[in-house]
Amino acid sequence: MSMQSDSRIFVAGGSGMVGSAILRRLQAGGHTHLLAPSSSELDLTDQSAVRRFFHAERPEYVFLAAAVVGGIHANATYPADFITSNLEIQMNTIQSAFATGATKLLFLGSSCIYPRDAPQPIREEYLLTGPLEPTNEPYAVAKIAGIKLCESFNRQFGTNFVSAMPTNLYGPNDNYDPMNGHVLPALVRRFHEAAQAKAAEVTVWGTGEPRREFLYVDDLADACLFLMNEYDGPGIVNVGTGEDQTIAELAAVVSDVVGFKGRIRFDASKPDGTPRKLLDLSKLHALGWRHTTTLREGIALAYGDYLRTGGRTPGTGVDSVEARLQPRAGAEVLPPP
Ligand code: GFB
Repeated sequence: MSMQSDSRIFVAGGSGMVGSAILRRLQAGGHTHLLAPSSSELDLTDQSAVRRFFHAERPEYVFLAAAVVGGIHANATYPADFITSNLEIQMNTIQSAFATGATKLLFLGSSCIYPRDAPQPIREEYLLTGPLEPTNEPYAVAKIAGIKLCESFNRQFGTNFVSAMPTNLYGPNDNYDPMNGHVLPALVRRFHEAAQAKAAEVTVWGTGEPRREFLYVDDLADACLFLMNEYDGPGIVNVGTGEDQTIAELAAVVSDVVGFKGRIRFDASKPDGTPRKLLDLSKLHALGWRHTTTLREGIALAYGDYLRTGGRTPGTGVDSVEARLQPRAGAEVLPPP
């Protein structure tokens, strides 16, 4: 059954990069009953608040796009936040969607759920066939738990909770923080600032050799609506472009788009992370969906967003991650063992 124009639709994470793109796409599609409280209006890590929200609003369709996310450095620095907050958000949202009889839920995972040394391109069935990439293992374990939550509710209670696994994403409302963001927005900022300052050189982390696949977030949003309307499982579905490039090649495109004229230097003392994670898209393509935005077009659009916002995107990034490092009100702070 497809979403109707007046269906009650909850976008969890609606102020983040992915959630805001899903909202834009829903609005463009004529959907009028959209529920997207900000994190200050509804803290998804608060189980009682989430229950109250679901019982009051009774969403029929749920896009679970809320997560604590970050790049390779943030994952290494805040592992406890990445695993705890994501498990809480997923448990609370999925349980409440079940308890209030949601028609369908779409959970968004990540391509980092697959084994570090998975054969390329990565097919959905490679999940849990080998060890994970250590730099983002806590985040990946939380996302794998999200997939298993959905599958378990489906098996035990006959719910319709499906999971999509997007590749690396970028676009409007990205986190341009130079330390904690993902590589693409971090490079947009670094190359822009270097171009402005007419700097001779820009440093890119790692060897430049890892390969990554990037999907423009509005394309992901389109895929999410497609899956919500058309796909009833079984199994997870990869979402990407099916094309990847080295970090060095990515840096060259970003440099060109922002008009940087100097040299690019690689700092091999910084971690490379997983060598490659190119998704196999046979399943998604067979269902009838393909991306439309090329990497160069997408980077130009992302750069336009960066220039418009000055790289300040509320609701995402380091502020929200670091806020979670503080003990919660009323929480007991245990001494170290
Ligand atoms: O985007 P990123 O942080 O995450 O890094 P992952 C991708 C690659 O870009 C790594 C290199 O090889 C980095 O060394 N890189 C070069 C940089 N310069 C920079 C820079 O300035 N900033 C950053 N961040 N990287 C993430 C996971 O892995 O993928 C998350 O940590 C999530 O959990 C996400 O799953 C999709 O692609 O390595």
